[in-house]
Amino acid sequence: MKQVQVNVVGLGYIGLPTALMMAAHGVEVVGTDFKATLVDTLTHGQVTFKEDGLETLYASAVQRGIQFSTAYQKAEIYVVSVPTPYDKVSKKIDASYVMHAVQNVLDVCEQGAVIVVESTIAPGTIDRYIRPLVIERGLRPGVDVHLAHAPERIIPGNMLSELLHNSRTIGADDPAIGEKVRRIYQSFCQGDIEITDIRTAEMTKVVENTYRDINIAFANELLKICRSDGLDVNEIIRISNKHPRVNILSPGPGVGGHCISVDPWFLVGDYPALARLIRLSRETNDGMPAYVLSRVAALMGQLGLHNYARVGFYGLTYKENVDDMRESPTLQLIEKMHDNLAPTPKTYDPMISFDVVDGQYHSFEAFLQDIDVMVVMVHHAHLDENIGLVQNKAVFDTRNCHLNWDASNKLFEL
Ligand code: SAJ
Repeated sequence: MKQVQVNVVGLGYIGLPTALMMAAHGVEVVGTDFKATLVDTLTHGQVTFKEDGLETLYASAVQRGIQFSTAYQKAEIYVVSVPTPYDKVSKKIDASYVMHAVQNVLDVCEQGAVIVVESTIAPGTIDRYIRPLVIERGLRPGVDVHLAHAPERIIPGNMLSELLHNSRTIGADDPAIGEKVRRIYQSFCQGDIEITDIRTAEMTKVVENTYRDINIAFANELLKICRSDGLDVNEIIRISNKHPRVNILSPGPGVGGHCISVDPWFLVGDYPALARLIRLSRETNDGMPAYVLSRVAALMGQLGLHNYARVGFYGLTYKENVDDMRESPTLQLIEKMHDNLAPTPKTYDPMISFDVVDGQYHSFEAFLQDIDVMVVMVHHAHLDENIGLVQNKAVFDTRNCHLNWDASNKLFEL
């Protein structure tokens, strides 16, 4: 098997754009994923999720010769971008996907190969779970095989621009290896590329997402305080953010996605006695779907509705303009309804074309016909484009969409 420059392992929300971006900028890339159906889709000319510009990037990468396979390749550099869930009880990282991928790399790689873990991992994961795999094979980390960590910062909904422009961090044992990895990312990345040690790189990534989670929790707590005293939290945030050093984020129905809602738990799991504000912020954000449900129930009381038959939730994804439903606040809210023995409500999401839950509509018009109350859980661009269809509804806007709703609607805010 001929050696390629880069073998990207894991072609999901991060691995695929990264592999395509490298290939489109002249790096010889083979993308590997264990899902044969996913590899098949990619080999036959289609991308596997919605993201602005992804199809154009895919075409450019294919033109430059990217290959897709279920097999691991012989490569100079391996970029491992596989899921890193956390154990919901211990709050500790489940590193099994990364370990499995690294084992498969070690089965085929040649001496001197560089294994770059791009997946977000709890601080200390490389030392605790990955380095031992290398040693157990009688290989010497830093001699036979090099390890590095290169977390990404791209935000779903703006991935490709951020892949090109965001600065990045590379953690390596040996600065020369850091430089080697930097050169690959510099094929496309126009941002600064910071080289540091592995544990620092692991911690910075988790810290960045934890910082954001705490700030969202602050906005959500501020919402409840203002709501309790008849104050307009959005006006207060708008004016406060005029201060040059204040940047309060937006309250919402909860924090979803595979990153912000997961990474802070790594710190809680590893530093339980110290990560108190971090835990409380996670609990605050995880409590928002239940808070929304309590507000919906109060609204239904106000409107004289005795069941959810005419209540619909707009948005199943975890945030606007993506088709990712991981840790979705709406799905968390539906779970809570089930816990309270309430039936699954009507839902609609323009980004989701397949069935996810009972009561899910695939036509916005049909959805609107069957509801009197619309709870806006996600501010997709679709809503702006179809706002005129929303008439004679009670609209509970949990995202402060700032839309010009038809006067026939009654508007309620989170
Ligand atoms: N959210 C709010 N209020 C806000 C901002 C977000 O309620 O003001 C909610 C969103 O609706 C969503 C969740 O938080 O449910 C997370 O969305 P997000 O846009 O904040 O972040 P992600 O998860 O899409 O991407 C984050 C980004 N991290 C940071 O901004 C520090 C991204 O840069 C990371 O690369 C990504 O996590 C990741 O993969 O780690």
